Amino acid sequence: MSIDYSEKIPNNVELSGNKTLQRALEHWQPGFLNWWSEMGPDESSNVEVYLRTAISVEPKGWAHFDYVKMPDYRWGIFLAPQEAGRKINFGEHMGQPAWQEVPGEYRSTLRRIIVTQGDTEPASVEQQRHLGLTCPSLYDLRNLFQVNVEEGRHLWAMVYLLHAHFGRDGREEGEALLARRSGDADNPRILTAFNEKTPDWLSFFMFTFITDRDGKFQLAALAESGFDPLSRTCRFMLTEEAHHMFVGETGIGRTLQRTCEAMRQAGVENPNDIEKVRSLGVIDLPTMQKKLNLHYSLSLDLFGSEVSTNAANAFSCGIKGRFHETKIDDDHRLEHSTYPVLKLVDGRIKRVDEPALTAINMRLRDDYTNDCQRGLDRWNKIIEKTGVAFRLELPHVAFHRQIGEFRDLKISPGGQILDDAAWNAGKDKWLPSTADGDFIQSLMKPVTEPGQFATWIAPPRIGIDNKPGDFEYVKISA
Ligand code: BYC
Ligand code: FE
Ligand code: FE
Repeated sequence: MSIDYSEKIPNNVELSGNKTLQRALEHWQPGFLNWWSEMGPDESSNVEVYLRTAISVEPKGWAHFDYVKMPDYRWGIFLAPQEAGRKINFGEHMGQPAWQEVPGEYRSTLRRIIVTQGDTEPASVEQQRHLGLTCPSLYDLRNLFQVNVEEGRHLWAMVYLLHAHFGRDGREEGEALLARRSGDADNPRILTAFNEKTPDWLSFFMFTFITDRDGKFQLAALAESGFDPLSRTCRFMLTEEAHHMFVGETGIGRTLQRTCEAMRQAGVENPNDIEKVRSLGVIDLPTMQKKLNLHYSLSLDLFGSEVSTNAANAFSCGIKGRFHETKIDDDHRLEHSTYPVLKLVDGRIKRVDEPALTAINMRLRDDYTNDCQRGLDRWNKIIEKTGVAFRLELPHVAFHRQIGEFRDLKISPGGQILDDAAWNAGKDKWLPSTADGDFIQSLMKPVTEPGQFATWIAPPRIGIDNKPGDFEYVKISA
């Protein structure tokens, strides 16, 4: 099933067979392109980028690589193939055929979730828009742009659902998705983490490792949905998401590698000798830990409250499942089971059994934390191999939270409840300080010669699409 690129909006949903829908989306398209030219990557309109584009949704061979001018990228609508006889696999409607249309009684719940998902996609593009100006290499610049165009496509994926299934309300939401702005005081993006800044490449790599991973888990939960079009959309988005997390994991991995190698070469033994490490033109490991603390805590907020009736409802009505729902060995209704949740009890953080239904967010977050930890283990191996004595650790889940059970407390990365004085005394050791930010900025100088890399990051082990090390991933003079 190959995708026809002669159409105005490439798609595999037979858009040409539904003229009303096609017209509505073609009407939305110029607004999207305006948004891209206004809020998309800075100074990217004339460069040619070696990008992948989806040409089918087959697991093997869906991607085609070629040079594309960014504004000419073909954002399209691609759903994973429909599974014949697919059923609703959890909640009250378990065993019934999956819905092809929105059930009237769940319309607003579904719309809210689709809008929230859709809102994060353009938000991340807005957050990352200045980074191209300080790219550490053409390879990294290409990866940034790849992530950006695909997040743009993810917005298309959600707007398609809104237009196809929610009538006039859906079209209005489609407009609102182009109107909100990350960090805007009056019309911000919906979720907290998507209004934060992504000021430098270290944040970009942490974001794609940590926050795109929230995307992986949320999309996986929505891929279980009884609303089949949502499930199919999310399944294809997940295949793209893997690359985003790869960019983050290898980006941080290469940064760690470079720092540790520079320390070894210069004979610096102590990772906490920050001045000495920084004088080598690399990012010290404690600062990497602080960035990790920041992005991890911001991303935990994206799972909502630990105990949530919204989440319980979305599960019971069959809209949002658990991670790998069908592989879980239980009744998939959860009316009588419990799940342990960390809560504040008599001034202490304790594990409390809650009804499993209301603890759905917590469970997804736990699955997410385990996945993050596996990534950290791989990073720690890189450090270990160089012989530098340092380990990255995930902070306690109660650290630096703005949403949920611990939002009004001050808690250390180790999980200790603190008074204001202790928090203020420790804050700059745990989260990036202004001085840390300034130091990182001082390293953010663009490197745009093919095959060259900034001082603070090691080259990748393999190229994109098996290209050689000096491949010109982005043609800037084009
Ligand atoms: N910020 O019952 P609660 C991605 C609101 S990332 C602001 O605690 P619920 C990507 C909530 O809306 C994946 N507000 O939580 C990554 C509700 O408000 P209303 C994004 C928040 O509803 C990188 C109230 O608090 N996808 O794709 O169970 C680059 C009580 O809510 C926040 C999704 O998130 C917050 N952090 O769960 C690009 C999936 N948290 O309605 C892309 C869709 C909660 O009472 N979204 N609130 O006014 C959802 O499933 C749910 O909305 C959430 C929240 C999991 C986010
Ligand atoms: Fe996305
Ligand atoms: Fe992503």
